[in-house]
Amino acid sequence: MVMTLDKDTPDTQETTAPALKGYLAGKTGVIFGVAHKSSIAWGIAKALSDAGMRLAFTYQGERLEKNVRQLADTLENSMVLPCDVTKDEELDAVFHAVEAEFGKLDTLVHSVAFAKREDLTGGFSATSRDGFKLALDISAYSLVPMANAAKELMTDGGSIITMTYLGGVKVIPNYNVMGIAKSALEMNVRYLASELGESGIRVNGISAGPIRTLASSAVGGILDMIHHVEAVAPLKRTVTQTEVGNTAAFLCSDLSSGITGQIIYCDAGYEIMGMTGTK
Ligand code: NAD
Ligand code: 0WE
Repeated sequence: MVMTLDKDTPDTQETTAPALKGYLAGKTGVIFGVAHKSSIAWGIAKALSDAGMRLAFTYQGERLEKNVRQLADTLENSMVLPCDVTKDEELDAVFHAVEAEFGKLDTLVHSVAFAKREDLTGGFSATSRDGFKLALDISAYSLVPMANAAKELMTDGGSIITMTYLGGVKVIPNYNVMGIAKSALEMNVRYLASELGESGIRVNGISAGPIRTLASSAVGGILDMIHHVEAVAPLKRTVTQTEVGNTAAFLCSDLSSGITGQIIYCDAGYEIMGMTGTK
């Protein structure tokens, strides 16, 4: 699975919007959710770094440390820290290290999701209590303590971004418990935006169309879903990691200073379509 991704995912699909070069110079960010060069979080990292932002990365478990360090080493002055988002003490340690190294924080990127494989197939009503708790803890709740810790370091205001999917709003076959988690995540965005606005902190979600990553490639039928999007979406294709990165760069720049609590669709227009089975 990793092989296929490595072969088919070029290192650079296209480049960060030239207009963003240097636009975020002097700013700092922490990014949760890089696992591989195909990760959406890595697409965001490249865009923010090209725009001049200094970045800290977290990785989940030793298995991913080497990958993340190799990627982070390609960027100037980056830092790499371990973090399993289900562990409060690991989350605390990340923000302490970021405070020690960066002083203040401007951006937080949450690009983390997990559900048990058995909960991403078959009948949704068969979801176990444990599977439900795990999916919502990792994929939705984790944004709350992150935002709370980031708030203390965002002394000049800031931008918090999370990744979501249409399956949190509409029923998508097999997305199942992840849909409930994304729905909770999108509501977290609104409550957090409402509370943190007075501190000058904006909170938004990017709802991306299907992209081949480690997580999505582990899902049966992802290529068929991508082909469906290519047939139906107004742009007749799905989106790239780079396009999501550019959207994130916009959301953490002052070009989006009036936008908070929103879910922005970066999906080649798929979300607006109805009657998608008809010619
Ligand atoms: P990915 O596998 O590259 O990223 C998922 C990340 O979640 C990994 O880095 C993994 O280590 C991390 N993670 C899982 N459990 C964790 C834990 N307990 N602690 C810390 N980190 C943990 O896949 P991706 O597709 O880039 O996914 C990133 C985000 O984008 C997810 O929120 C996903 O739901 C969302 N998204 C993906 C797509 C898509 O088609 N790929 C579309 C829309 C939204
Ligand atoms: O959010 C996601 C995927 C999230 C995900 C993927 C996995 C695979 C491996 C969460 N947990 C796991 N657990 C595993 O064990 N996406 C938006 C990509 C995705 O996943 C789907 C999709 C799409 C699109 C699952 C079913 C249907 C469509």
